[in-house]
Amino acid sequence: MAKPLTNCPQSTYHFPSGDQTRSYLRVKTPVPDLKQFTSCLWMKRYSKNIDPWISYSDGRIHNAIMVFTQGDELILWINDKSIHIPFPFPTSTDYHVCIASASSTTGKHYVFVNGELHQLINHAPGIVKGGGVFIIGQDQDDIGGGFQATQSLQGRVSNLAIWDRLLDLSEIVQMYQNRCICPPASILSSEINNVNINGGVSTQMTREC
Ligand SMILES: [Ca+2]
Repeated sequence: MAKPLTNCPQSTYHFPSGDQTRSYLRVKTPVPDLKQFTSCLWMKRYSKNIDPWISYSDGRIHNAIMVFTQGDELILWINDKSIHIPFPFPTSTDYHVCIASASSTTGKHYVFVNGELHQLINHAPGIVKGGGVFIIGQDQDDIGGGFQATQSLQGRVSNLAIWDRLLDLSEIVQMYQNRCICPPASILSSEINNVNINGGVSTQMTREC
């Protein structure tokens, strides 16, 4: 296991209003082809409406990676195929969610909530193609746009990051227990230098590590 970082960059974004298409983050970092990946973030829902957390379009497939919550479900799309996962957690509380996806190899997906395995799913829609657009807080129905007001995030996102491998359970537990610790070599993160902030999204003060 790679030695963890102990000074992980901290970032927190508040998305105050749903029902709009203005407010989102666009990640500037290029996305490579992904045979497998793990995506982690802290999510705080303000309601149980439709909340898109991650929307990655490869230019051809607009739901190449899509993570949203709605009601008591978390819905994961990979290459236009969806999986529904029970997500019966209260709103207004921070949850640490990691999705470890081996879509193109073993076809297994592991969803972790607060450092525990929450769901294992078999699902094999293949490699996620790189070179696309990665949006936080809106759902792309076209590359870089095609947003719908009813599908906009009203909530809070912290420390979103993606690694191009399956993280170990111990690495995920460490992140949950201590926000300053994370595995090295993420390929993408929500740290402030890596994103364009649009609309009414505000950054919030976070602790220093
Ligand atoms: Ca849409």
